[in-house]
Amino acid sequence: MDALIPVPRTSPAPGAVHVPGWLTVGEQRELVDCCRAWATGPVPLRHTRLPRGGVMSVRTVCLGWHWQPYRYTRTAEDVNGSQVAPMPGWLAGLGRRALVDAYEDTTAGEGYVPDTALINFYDDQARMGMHQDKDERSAAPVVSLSIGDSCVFRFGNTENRGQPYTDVELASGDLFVFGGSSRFAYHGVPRVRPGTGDPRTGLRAGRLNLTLRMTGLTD
Ligand SMILES: O=C(O)CCC(=O)C(=O)O
Repeated sequence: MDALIPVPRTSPAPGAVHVPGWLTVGEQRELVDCCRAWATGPVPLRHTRLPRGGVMSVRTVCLGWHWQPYRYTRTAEDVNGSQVAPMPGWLAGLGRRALVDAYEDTTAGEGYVPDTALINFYDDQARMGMHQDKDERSAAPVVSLSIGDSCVFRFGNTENRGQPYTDVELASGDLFVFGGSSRFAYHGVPRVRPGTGDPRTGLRAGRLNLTLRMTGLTD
């Protein structure tokens, strides 16, 4: 029954907007199909290795630019040395539409040309610790799309990993945008809720998250 009650949009902080149910099931299904293809390569989905020897529990594949802690490169030297798949123009367009809708401003997408997407896959156990997205040389907003199982998305402050923060429930199809004074806010995913996804998306288990970003980098 819950799915029938529309969840209102919220803004946990200035520049940060949560738009529930932004993607249709059909759009989610198309993105799932694309993510399946991107996961196979040229650089495959992998657990990112951290400099101190740890391994991230999420598995990630990148488009446009390859992210590894804490930089972007065109080739994935930490995986297989291949150049990552290009960032499709239609996905950048989806990012512009996301900004227009999130900020309810027809001009909000102007000049927004995301040139990388980080695609994270969470199984039931995967988490993401509190961090800032700060390896970009651009303060353009981050557009985040969620598909599959719901999660707790912890959206914090720009100073540290602790309080104050807001726990936002991100469900399949939800959009979350953070820009402006929230662009460099700490955020993370302390919990995924197994079994809450909609199989019509084509994802039977787990959670997909796509973040679209402008790196501000040139070749
Ligand atoms: O999975 C999410 O919702 C957040 C992903 C994230 O924080 C990141 O990719 O930096």
